[in-house]
Amino acid sequence: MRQSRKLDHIKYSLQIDDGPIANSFADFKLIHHCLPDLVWDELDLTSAVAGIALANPVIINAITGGAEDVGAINARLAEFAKFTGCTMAVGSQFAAIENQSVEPSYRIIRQINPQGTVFANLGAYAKPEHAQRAVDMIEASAIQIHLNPAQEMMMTEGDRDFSGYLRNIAHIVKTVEVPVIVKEVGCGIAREQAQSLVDAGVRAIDVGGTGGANFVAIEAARKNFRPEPELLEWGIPTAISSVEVDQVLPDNVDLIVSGGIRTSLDVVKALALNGKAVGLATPILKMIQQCGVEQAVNWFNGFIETVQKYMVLVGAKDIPALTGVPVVITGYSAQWLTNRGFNLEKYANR
Ligand code: FMN
Repeated sequence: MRQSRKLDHIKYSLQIDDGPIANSFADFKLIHHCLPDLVWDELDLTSAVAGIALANPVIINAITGGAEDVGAINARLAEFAKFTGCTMAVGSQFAAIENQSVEPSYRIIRQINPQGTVFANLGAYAKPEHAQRAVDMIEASAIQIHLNPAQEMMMTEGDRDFSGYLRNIAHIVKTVEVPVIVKEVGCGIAREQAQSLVDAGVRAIDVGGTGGANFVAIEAARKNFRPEPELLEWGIPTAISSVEVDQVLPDNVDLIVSGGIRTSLDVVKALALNGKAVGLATPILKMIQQCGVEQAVNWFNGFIETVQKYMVLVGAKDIPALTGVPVVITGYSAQWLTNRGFNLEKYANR
């Protein structure tokens, strides 16, 4: 059951459009800097999340593992990570906690990329000892704990008891030997829950907002079921969620922006909104599956070069400098954030 679900997720994520609003960053505008006091060769894209150094700010977000066929995909993703320097998160390791025989589909990433930075991944119901096992399985530098209530609600076989997750996350934080990152998988995180997660001791929050992979739509397609349109649009757009979450983060908890990051400009805007890193899942999965690793790496090199071009155009030589550039928030996003009491002038006039 779990194995066929993993294969379905890959199949449908390659077919289904991003949603519900394809570009959550459209309302967020960066200002042109006509006097960039910069030298191209001195631009610096290194970053750090939860004290872990990143060669560049792109994380290949959790996708798969847990079946023989998907081990081949993890092998390709690991090759991509090795050639690009991206950090790689594996998909949920619960399959391997339940059944040791599928561990090789995760461990393969270490065989291919022994020096790479990798993140483990489990759901918020995981027992703390399982979290440590998941970390040890792939020698991970951190563990992502995913939250996906909308996806579960769409699955006939999905969880229906979501009680005690926050307490369990706090328990995992205290037990596991690496930093804990909490991520949504496509419905975003609001400031109130971000505050609870900070209080629970997590070291980074990945907003995983709407605008990219739409798991309500993916689960509906698996079951050949048509949910009402409003359900397909449920969630907090990624860019809005980034502001919501950033407002409550203390200095020792980092923001990661994911969910529909598609263009180099999205990356630059996400970093300008104080993101220390961005997560991409579907675009990298599509590239490696449809074009192969070599072309995917070429695509990524161009993608990063364009990030650097935008850095010049906003006058930022590195990621800390990017977090200081003005961001003008307009339209629907401005209305949302103003109604929620956020001070948008702080972003526009810094
Ligand atoms: N997120 C998890 O935290 N654990 C998973 O096991 C997981 N499996 C996924 C499988 C597929 C096929 C895809 C496309 C995504 C999966 N995700 C999982 C969610 C992604 O990590 C990411 O949060 C989401 O796809 C949004 O990013 P994107 O718009 O760049 O795809």
